[in-house]
Amino acid sequence: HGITSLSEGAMPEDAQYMRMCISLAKKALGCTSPNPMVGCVIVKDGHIVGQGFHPKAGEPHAEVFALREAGTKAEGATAYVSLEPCNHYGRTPPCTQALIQARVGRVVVGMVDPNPIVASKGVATLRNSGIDVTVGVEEKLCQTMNEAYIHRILTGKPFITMRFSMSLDGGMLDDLGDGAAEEGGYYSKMLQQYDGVIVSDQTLYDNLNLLSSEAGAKQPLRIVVTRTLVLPIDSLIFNTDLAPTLVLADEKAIVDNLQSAGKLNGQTMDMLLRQRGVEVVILKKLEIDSVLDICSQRGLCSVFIDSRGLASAGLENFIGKQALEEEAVQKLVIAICPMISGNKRTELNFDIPPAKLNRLRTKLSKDVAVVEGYFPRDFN
Ligand code: AOF
Ligand code: ZN
Repeated sequence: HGITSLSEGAMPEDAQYMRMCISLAKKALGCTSPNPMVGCVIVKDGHIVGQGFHPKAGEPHAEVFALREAGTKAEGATAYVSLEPCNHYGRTPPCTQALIQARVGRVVVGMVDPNPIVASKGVATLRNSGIDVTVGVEEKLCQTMNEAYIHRILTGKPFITMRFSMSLDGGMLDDLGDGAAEEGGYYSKMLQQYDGVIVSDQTLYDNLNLLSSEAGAKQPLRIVVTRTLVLPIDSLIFNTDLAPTLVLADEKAIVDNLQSAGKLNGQTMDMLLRQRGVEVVILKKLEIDSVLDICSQRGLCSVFIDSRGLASAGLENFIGKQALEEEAVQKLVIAICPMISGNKRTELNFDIPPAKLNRLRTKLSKDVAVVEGYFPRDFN
C-alpha cells in the first residue's frame, strides 16, 4: 500500500477498518448498479461488533446491516463507512437517522457522496447531532472502487472502459489467437463488473459466450454492433440465454438482411435472432453516440467495449476508434500479450488528424481514470 495522508481527526487504526469496509463492499461487485458499492464496519473498544454491505439497489444500505448486527453495542461505537451515509428518503430511509438513533459516537467516512441529493448533507446532519465525523480515510481506494458510479452521477453518462490487445512491440492485435485463452481470470472479472459489454460482429467468430464465470456474477447485457447483419447464427453468444443479448445494426444492414433470406430458407437474420431471444435494434446510423444513447436508455451505468477484431472490423469506422475520438472513454485496459508481432502488426494508429491526436494524447494521459495492463492467463 502507498502512503495515505491522514485526514483531519483520523486515528491510526482508521485506514485498516476502512479497507475492511472496501472488502465488504466488493462482495456485491457488479450487483449494485445504479447504486454504489458500500461497506460498513462498527467497532467498539477495539472489537468489530457489526459488519454490512449494500447487496443491490432496492435493498437496505450497508449501515443498516451493520447496525442490525451490532444491536445495542452500537452505542458509543465508531461506525466506518466507505461512502458518506445518505440523508434522504430514497428506496430506503436515511442512514444518518439510523446512525443517530443507534447513538454511535463517531463516524469515519471514506468519501463524500457525489450524488447531489446527499453531497455532504449526510456529514452535516451527523455533525449537527453531535457525532464526531472524520472524512476522507482511504479516499482514493473508495473512489476507485466506485469510479463508474461517480462518473455516471456527475455526467449522467455511462462509464466507458475500452480494452484491446497489444504485442510487446506495440502492435495492436486483432485477437488473442486463441479466444478461449481469456475465459476465466481477468476477462471474466471485467465482465462481472460492467452493466454491458460491446463487441464487434467479428468477435462472434471467436465463439465466446461473453459470460462471467465468477461465482454469483450478475451477467452484463451483451451488445453486438454490426454493419451487415451477416452473422454466425450458431455462435455461442446467440445460443446461451444466461444473459440478454442485443444486436445493434446499421440501417444499411437491412439490404443484407433481406438478401440473406435466400440462403436461410426464406428467413432473414433478424428473424433467426429473434427466435433465439436476441433483441435486434436497427439504428439510423451505427455510431458511438447512438450506441451510447441506447446504453443510457437501458440504464447501463458502466459499459466495457472489447476492441478485439478491431483491425478486421475496419479501423476507419469502428466504434472503439470513434469512442476514443469522441473522448467518450474513461479507462483503457490493455492486454499485453507476450509476443512480437513484427511487420504483421496493426499500428496503434487511428488515422486521427495530428492536431486532434495531440489533444487526445494529452487527454488520455490526464483524464482517463486508470490505464491498466495485464498479461492474459494461459496465453500461448
Ligand atoms: C449509503 N449507504 O449502502 C448506499 C448509499 O434508492 P436508495 O435508497 O438505495 O438510495 C440510493 C442512493 O443512496 C445512491 O444513489 C447513493 O447516493 C446512496 N447510496 N448510501 O449511505 C449505502 N448504497
Ligand atoms: Zn443510506
